[in-house]
Amino acid sequence: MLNYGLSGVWNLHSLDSVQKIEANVPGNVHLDLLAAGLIPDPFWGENENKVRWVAEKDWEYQRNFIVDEALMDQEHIDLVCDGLDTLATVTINGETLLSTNNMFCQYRQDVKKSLRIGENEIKVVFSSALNYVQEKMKENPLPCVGDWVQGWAYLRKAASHFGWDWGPILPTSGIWKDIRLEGWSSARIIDVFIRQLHYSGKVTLGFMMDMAIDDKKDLEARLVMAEPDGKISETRQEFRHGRSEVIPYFLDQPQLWWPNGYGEQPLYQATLSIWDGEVLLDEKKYTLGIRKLELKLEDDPWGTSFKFLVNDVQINAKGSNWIPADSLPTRISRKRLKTLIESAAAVNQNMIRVWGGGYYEDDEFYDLCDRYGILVWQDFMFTCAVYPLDQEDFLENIRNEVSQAIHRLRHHACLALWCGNNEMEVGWTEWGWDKPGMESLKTAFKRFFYQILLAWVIDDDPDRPYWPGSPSSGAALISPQDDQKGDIHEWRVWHEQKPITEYHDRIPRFVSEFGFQSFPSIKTISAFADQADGYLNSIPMESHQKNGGGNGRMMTYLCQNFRMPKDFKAMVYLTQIQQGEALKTGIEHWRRNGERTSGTLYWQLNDCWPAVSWSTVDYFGRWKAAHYMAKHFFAPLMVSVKNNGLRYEVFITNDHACLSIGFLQWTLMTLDGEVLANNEKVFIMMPAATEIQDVLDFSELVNSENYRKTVLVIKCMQNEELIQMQVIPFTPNKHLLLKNPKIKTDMVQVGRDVVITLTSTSLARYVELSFEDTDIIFSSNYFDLPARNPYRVTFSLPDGWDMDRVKKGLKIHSLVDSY
Ligand code: BMA
Repeated sequence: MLNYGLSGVWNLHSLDSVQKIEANVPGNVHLDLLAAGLIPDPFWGENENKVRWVAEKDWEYQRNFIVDEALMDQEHIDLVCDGLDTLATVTINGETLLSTNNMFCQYRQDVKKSLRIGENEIKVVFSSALNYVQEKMKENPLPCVGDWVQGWAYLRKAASHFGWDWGPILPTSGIWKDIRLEGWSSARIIDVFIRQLHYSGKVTLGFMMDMAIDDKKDLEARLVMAEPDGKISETRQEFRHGRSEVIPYFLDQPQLWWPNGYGEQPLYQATLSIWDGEVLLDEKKYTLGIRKLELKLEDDPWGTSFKFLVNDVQINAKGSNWIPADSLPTRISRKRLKTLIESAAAVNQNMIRVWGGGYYEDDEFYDLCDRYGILVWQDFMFTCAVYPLDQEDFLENIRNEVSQAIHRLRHHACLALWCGNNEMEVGWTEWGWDKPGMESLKTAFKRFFYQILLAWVIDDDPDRPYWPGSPSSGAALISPQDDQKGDIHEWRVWHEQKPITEYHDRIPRFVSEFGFQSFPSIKTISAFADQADGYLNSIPMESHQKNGGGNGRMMTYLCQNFRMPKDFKAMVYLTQIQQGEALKTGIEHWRRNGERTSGTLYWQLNDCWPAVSWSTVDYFGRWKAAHYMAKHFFAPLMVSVKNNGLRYEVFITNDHACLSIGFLQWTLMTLDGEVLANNEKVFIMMPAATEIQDVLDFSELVNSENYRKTVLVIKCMQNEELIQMQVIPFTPNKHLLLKNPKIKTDMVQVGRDVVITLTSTSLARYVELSFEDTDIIFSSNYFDLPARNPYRVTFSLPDGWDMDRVKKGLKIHSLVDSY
């Protein structure tokens, strides 16, 4: 196979202008205009509105390229476009060869007849996606959610490019993935379908090669397997069947792949190739994790389970929802993806849901999830609208998209579930889409997600579970928010402004969305607002809050638990603490009820621009307080407390697949550390279980005199090591009589790590460690520091730093500094 890259530098101009600029491919028009200095940074202030014209125009990409004899000698020369965003017409030497309307698809076309030896010209013209959907909506409006640009359902393009309640309106256009010419003769590999058969501890892998073959020469297929321990073996097989060949591979002692927290992620590397004698015609490489996976929907005393099992072990799915990591997607580097996936794994997450309003992610995303043990709940790209699923050409387009997405991703160990759509069933049942005149679209909806798409998944990926939508009960348009079956989205807290404790009212089978907003850090805010605009309702702050009323909502919740912040910085800090507390309240409750609730994915892990949102890691990869807190509420061994008046039930939840033994200590103490009562006990926890360890009644010890100065401190210890600590006050934070905690630090360097031991003379709540001139990920942050209880935090010394710089630069704040 000869590969002639066409990515790189192209010319770009809008169809109504002759002014040309340099374009970078892969890329998009916004990025090229930005690089040419013709538009301002769309993320700054209100610039999003100033660049709207870009999406209203049609754009032409053009370049020349050389075709040599070697390429021309090939029997086929395919133009391969890995991604065109979205309404594109491709011409080579003036001849129109391709028209596209789906950004999620790869396009391949034999263009040999249109090429000549020497110089050739290719043009790709993109017509405005924004104008297209708006026109369509004028012709025939379809119900959509939100107050941004409507009509995304008409076009196979990331819905959130038209705006969302966490993202700007930036409908991109451009050659957003690699583009090239592939010259080949005799044969090429179209795809390899890899299946795993597990039996009695052994595994057979079947590699089914699907090929395009011209002539019936004596060709040979080869498989080279590199096992995780380095063993390499090769299998050669003469072609027997022509278009498809199956090569088996036997593993007597397979090294199993596990989700994060349940075991290792050993990976096998498979290289499949086809040969004509000793001439390599084509090859493809796959990284494989060997595991069984099942979604168990089984009747039980509470309804029907919704449990993921990996290698027959029930997994408590802990994680978050994923949105596109940049509104201008082509600048997402592997490094940024790695930072995000690593951040999820670092706080004990084992599942990410790729939400249906973005796109099927790049291969690198799934490679990283394989490596870090993050299961992927993969939505198909349908969200929050009525789609024209009654139209044959639309269905045909989707058939191609679905098949491509499945074929590209189905070998990944991380891929756990194909899910039909995001929040479309609730649209029909609760948001008023079900009106006279909508009958045929409703029928089309049911037929598509309950029959057609299901059949496509069974055809292309029979080993993977399929779920019709999120949320869904599994029965078409019947109670999609059913606590007894299926998955739910819990938005009464936040969108309906119910108190955070209302999470406790429901014990669903799987919570695939719930969330709470916060501000990003001051450093991140400074990427879109001047210091003078650092106040809640400044224009840049409001234009970076896409959820109408969101800022006010955060303030309403804040009043319930915290004192009014003394300044903007304190407000940012408090919103982050509050977000963490909200997520903790929900997740602790659902994990305590792990027998019934088999998973919790909060909304949302990441951001597509620097903004106010539900994310726990911001656009620049900075961890918000909630992300640090996630390390505790997702920890495999978790202590939590449920109270009723002054009666406290102390629980331990053990997600480990083995017994866990340790000490549980509790101390009732004053803010200054005076012990009023205490006790400790040994706990022995069964695998995958939650148990009440103690019931404490403080009605004798906590009274109207001391309740503002007293807290309960609970520690879970294993082998002298503090595994978890909870500090429980007897009044909302706003009424605690906190004092200056006089935090002292002792810092030492151990290898490349810095170890800080902090102590205080009085309780410090939500202690925040930071450096102004660098971003550090600490082993723990936003933690409580009870008086006279030393607490240890570590981090790696930044390159070029010494301890002197650490000591001078470390900033420490806590709740008492916020008012
Ligand atoms: C959900 C998602 C998104 C949305 C989020 C926050 O339900 O599916 O549509 O961004 O809520 O409102």
